[in-house]
Amino acid sequence: MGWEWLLRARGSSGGRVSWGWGQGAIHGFRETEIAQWSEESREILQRVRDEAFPPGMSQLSLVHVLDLDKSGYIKPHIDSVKFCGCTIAGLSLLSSSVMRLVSEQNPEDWMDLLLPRRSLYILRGPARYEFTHEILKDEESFFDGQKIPRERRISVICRNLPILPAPT
Ligand SMILES: O=C(O)CCC(=O)C(=O)O
Repeated sequence: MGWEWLLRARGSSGGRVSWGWGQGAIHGFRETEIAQWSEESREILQRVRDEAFPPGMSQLSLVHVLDLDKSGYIKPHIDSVKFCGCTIAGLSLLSSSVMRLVSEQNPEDWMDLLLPRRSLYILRGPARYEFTHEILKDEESFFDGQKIPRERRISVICRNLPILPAPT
């Protein structure tokens, strides 16, 4: 897969994309949302969508692209239910990283997920709603006792639409 399309797209959105993360949840980043993709990229995104979402599920047409510096990281958060439905599907590009999930109810209940570069993760169910997720900073980036060096990392994230309450 070539990355030229992403590098060209970086910074094309002026403002912050808001997923209800709140102020200061991410550090050392740039981001954009992309609607138009090359045919090659569209095919890849379609494979992600087919894997993550059942047929007929309404999805956000804009794809969120988050470019974290080597020193960048994402603090624990749960995506707002106002902006995002039940599923978050992310491709991790350029660098491997560690995603930590921590239960909101019981912070002793946590797990680390290794996200190798070029892998796809899908958060849904309790992982989406009951656990915060975060991307660890380089200094803390270990999995099974092994250092997972964090380089610059680009994630390409597809989401489905929140289910809106029926009008009264
Ligand atoms: O960069 C990632 O893969 C995680 C992004 C994230 O935390 C989110 O979409 O809520």
